[in-house]
Amino acid sequence: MERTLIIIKPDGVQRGLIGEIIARFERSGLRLAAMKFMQITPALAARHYAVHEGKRFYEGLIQYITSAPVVVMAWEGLNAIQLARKLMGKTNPLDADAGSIRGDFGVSIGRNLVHGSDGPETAAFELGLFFAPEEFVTWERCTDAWIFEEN
Ligand code: IDP
Ligand code: MG
Repeated sequence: MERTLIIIKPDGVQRGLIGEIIARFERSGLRLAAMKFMQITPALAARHYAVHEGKRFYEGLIQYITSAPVVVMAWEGLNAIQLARKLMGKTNPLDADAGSIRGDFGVSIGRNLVHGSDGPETAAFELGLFFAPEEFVTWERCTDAWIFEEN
């Protein structure tokens, strides 16, 4: 089982797509483990996007992600990280498949609606930035055995 950090970015919130985006993760079979509605401070944004510091889009990215409230979630399940990336689609909505969040709702790479961790180390780091350990809810759904095949 893996956990991944998903953020509905300011454009997703402003455009009224919170429910639509959450529905896609919920429907996928992944299980919600934590969720909060907040506005990201510049300091937190700098830590979250530290790997992009120095890139030409960095300043605009920090401005965008801190500009308005976001929904931050932890989703868990088998291969949750890769599965979430697939639900999101490629970074540039132009390259994102139809049926993905970015492919269905995005137009610009700098307004691509969602963030999702890109690997296990990134996920652990990002989850720790946004959630305290006690904020993760440990629970079982009555459907888990019908969704997660135990090998
Ligand atoms: P990802 O979100 O698919 O993991 P990254 O390459 O990690 O993509 O970039 C982080 C975020 O930075 C993107 O989701 C997007 O919001 C923004 N970004 C990336 N490249 C560009 C660009 O060329 N112009 C504007 N924003 C960009
Ligand atoms: Mg990334």
